[in-house]
Amino acid sequence: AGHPLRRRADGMSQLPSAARRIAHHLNAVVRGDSLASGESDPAVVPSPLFSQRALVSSLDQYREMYRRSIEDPAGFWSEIATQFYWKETWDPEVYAENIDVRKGAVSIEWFKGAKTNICYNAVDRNVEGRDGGKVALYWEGNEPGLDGRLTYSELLDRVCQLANYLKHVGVGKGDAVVIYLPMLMELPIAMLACARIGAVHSVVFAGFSAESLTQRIADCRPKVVLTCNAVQRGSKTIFLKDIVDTALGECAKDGVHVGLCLTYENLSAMKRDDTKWQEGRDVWWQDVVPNFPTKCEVEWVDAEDPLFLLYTSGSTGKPKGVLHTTGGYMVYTATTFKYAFDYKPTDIYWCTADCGWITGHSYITYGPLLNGATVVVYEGAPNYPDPGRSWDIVDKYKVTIFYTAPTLIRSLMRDGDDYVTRYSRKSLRVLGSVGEPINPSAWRWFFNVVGDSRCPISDTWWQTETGGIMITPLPGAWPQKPGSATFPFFGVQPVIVDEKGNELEGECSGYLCIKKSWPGAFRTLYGDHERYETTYFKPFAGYYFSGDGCRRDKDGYHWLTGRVDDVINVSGHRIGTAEVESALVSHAQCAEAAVVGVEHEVKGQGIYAFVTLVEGVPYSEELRKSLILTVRNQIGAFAAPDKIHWAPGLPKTRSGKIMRRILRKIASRQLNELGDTSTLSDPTVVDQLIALSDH
Ligand code: 6R9
Repeated sequence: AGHPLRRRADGMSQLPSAARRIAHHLNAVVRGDSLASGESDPAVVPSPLFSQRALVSSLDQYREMYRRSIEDPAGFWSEIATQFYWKETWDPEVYAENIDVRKGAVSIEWFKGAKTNICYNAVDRNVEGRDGGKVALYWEGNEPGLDGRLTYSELLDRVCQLANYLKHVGVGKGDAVVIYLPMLMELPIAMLACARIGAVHSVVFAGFSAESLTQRIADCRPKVVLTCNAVQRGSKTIFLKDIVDTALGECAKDGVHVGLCLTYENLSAMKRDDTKWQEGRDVWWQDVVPNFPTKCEVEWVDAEDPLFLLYTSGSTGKPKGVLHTTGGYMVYTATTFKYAFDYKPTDIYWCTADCGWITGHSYITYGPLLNGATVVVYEGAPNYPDPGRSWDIVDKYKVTIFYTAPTLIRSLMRDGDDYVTRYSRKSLRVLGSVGEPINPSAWRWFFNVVGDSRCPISDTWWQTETGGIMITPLPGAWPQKPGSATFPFFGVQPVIVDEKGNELEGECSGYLCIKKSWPGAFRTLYGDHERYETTYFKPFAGYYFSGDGCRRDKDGYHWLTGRVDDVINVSGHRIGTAEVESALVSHAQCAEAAVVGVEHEVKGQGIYAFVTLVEGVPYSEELRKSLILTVRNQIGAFAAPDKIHWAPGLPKTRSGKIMRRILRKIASRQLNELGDTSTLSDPTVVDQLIALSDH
């Protein structure tokens, strides 16, 4: 009650159109209420011993550092940046000038004019200046017992061999390389090899379908695609090379020809003889890469040269190519990693994400390696062969920092404490959560059962676009409230605005925006700078708009309440409703579709699809399955609708806009909260939908 985000949509007509569009989705804040309950929980105070040893030991120490980061961002960040190697340095007077998003065109630049290389800083620097014999990567295969490791020196050799091969086949600075690999060590190796030669990697999560891969290849037109023949995930084998074959075939039809598909033979899943092969285009990784020298000159790039592209979902059908550049991203991911997890050189760090998402980019590959950390890379599913696997891995490698997603926590919580408590877990020191709001009960289970009430939890809020962590506790520095991401990271100025874009003060709730810029911010959407400005900087003039709702409590703690746009967050994966709708309507028997998110016990949100069939086509179980299959094929299994709701018609305004607000209420069975339906062109549609609810 009294929740500002629940205000009725009155007075919206004065809003700029982008803000109005967003304001229509106020009701998307599905999980806000359950999160709010966390406030009544007593705050969890860090142990004095932990705080004493922490990089930031108190709220006062944080406040002092934070103040400096806001008052003098150039000074604050350049001091940190000097810990890295720069071939040429930036001009301190000009480098951070272009970070005001308040006026005119948005053009963000950090360390402009400086030259560096992120691969050099993440790998070579650790071999030269530190201990090349330190383990960089532990690799744990899907099957227990299958594992491997690479020291920093060995990692450097592998990266150089691949970099030399890529150069040999003509990949140079600024060229795109698509990487479609599962969690083998070759995935971070491939990212680093691209970075070393100034090529721009675009990693596509290996759970994406051939169509999604096609779309991404066609958009960035790589010279090479890197993949493997197959991978074992849980008890399933996924034939990645077949998916790449289909995608490259589709691209060729559109005139996009990729001349080379470098394929890693993943022997644990499939032998090369069983792999379909296109002579002239396909090359086995193991046949060529190991023959190249283990030394490879670094390509020094400008701080603002692109490092990678990563496609993410927005509120329209077309995925957005988020572009990150080199210098600012490097400094930002390294610094956030260090402080958000209170990193110490003796730590063993494991993040359960996949390098196909931003979390894997920033906090498996770049952030940890830039700190010289030892990183566990896990190929399989965290609950295979049983729900104890994660803790088995923690004990095996003596993991000290464990970073995961609320969906995994909730699912393991359901499997019972026994699977956890039968393992020691005494190495654990810091826990982390990312991807969606963590509900207080999952938070408490993670804290009490997994962490034995000993390990602070870093609930890190950030996005593909932000490059790195934006709002997070610093372990040991202040009391935690279960479900709150707490306070902003250094240099980050979150503001909560109302529908009109007014900054709200004190205890408040509204839209989360960021004032000014930070080094890890994305610089553009690939090939569409206008969409970049319109989507992120126009809705609330003068700010970066995150797309999330947020509440600030009386103590200044931030509580993220979920997306307020047409993006659904399923198990921490961002999925645009428009993407699922367009997949559904591509089915010959589907006339129209509207997709909304509903609360889901394990996944956070589930996908609920209202489907209108072509005139005369009857509903059937078979058709339901075939619609779901269409989505799996077009996007990926993770985007498959949880529910198909047959809809004779959809609730629309007289101008033909689908009223999702009403659909959300029907989907979540909040039938007494349908609100005003009088503006519908045909209000009886709503009764028909309710009548069909249980079909
Ligand atoms: C890193 C990542 C971004 C969206 C973001 C928000 C949600 C992520 C969160 C969180 C509440 C957290 N989100 N972390 N919400 N608390 N700790 O997940 O990037 O895939 O781009 O998703 O995820 O809704 O807007 P990305």
